[in-house]
Amino acid sequence: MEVRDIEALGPADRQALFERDAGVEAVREDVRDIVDRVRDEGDVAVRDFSREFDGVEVGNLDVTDAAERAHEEVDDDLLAAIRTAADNIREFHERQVPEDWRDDFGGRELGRRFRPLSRVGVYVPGGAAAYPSSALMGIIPAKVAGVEHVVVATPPAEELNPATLAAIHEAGADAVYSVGGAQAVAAMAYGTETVTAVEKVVGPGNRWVTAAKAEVRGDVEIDFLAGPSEVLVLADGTADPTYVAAELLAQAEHDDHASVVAVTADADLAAAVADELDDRLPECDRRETVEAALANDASGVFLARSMSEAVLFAEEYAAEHLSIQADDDEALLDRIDSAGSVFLGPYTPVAAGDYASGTNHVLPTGGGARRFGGLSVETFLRSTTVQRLDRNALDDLSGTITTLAEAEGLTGHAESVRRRFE
Ligand code: HSO
Ligand code: ZN
Repeated sequence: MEVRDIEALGPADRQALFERDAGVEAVREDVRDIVDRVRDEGDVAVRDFSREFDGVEVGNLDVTDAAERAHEEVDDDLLAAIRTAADNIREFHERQVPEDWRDDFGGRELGRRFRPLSRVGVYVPGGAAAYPSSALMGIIPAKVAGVEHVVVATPPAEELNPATLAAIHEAGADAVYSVGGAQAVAAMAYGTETVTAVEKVVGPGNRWVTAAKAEVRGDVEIDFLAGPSEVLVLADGTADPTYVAAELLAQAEHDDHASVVAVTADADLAAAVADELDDRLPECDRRETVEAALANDASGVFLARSMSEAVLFAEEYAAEHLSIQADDDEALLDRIDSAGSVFLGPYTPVAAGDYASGTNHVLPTGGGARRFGGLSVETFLRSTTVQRLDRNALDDLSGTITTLAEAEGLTGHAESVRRRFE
């Protein structure tokens, strides 16, 4: 793999690197038809699409009991791993639960209260990329937030993935449906005879799922549109090139369109990382996928003229995962505002956060980290403000309110204040 100089990047290179998209536009029209049919025809359309896209004749759409059975039958080591991960994810997310509060602002008692959504739908990928870990990441925060009814959709198969079903049950899902793709998102958004309609649809998926989330947005809430996985490793000369390369190879195995980047100002490290990638590639189980991801326009090993330039590059990239492998990692982190999740130090592989350390792995991709954060307990809460004014406080504020109300031509508003003092 060649090392590229940041200095030599042209506008087209920079655009490919910094304006990554989830690739949903190409399927948007097909997805619109699927969504419309599921909304109009319900279960019949869901079954037709499962036959067409998944090649499965779905018997019972509701597989809640099957998830419970899978949980009982899955082997002990796997169940123990699911439980350890679930415990850590629950513990971290419990720390995020905001407290209701009320304070006195001088006669104005003002506060905020937080309440969970009632019905939420979590999409859990299945099929080629069956991710039990994503079940934990979507369901647990919803349950910690207090969502009463968490429904899950996961693609149908002749035999559903037992690890995914077990994780769905362990995380505490209330209902599980055997439906995938755009039809799953539509079914949860609008409801069918079998599937309960929800208020918000969350979770990662392929571009059909993502395009369907874009389509239903407005009718229901969604978390955000997430694309293929990304990692950017910001490293200095003290980093171990084998660790840096291992991070790139790990996220590269997710998807041909994954974006994996190393940035450093140390020419020796850059060369060592590039060599290590070449050396390791032939051993990768998913060699073709890894190779495709490494060849992406938004992937590569980049050499900066200084660490400042490297930090600016990382900030502009706004990666889903930012790994900092450098002597003074905290000082570098201080200069970064845009990243989905940050991994510090040599013993913090992104895989720790992907599975088990406790943080969420449903994160903004494609530069979304410039605008929002990943899945959290707040994703499943809504807030309400509350107030009570005493007579003096209203008296003090009455001139301000009536002046502004009259400036807006809303004399009824002004009058509602004056009435109180007549
Ligand atoms: N790295 C993925 C999450 C994942 N990794 C699931 C392994 N399994 C999110 O970008
Ligand atoms: Zn991953």
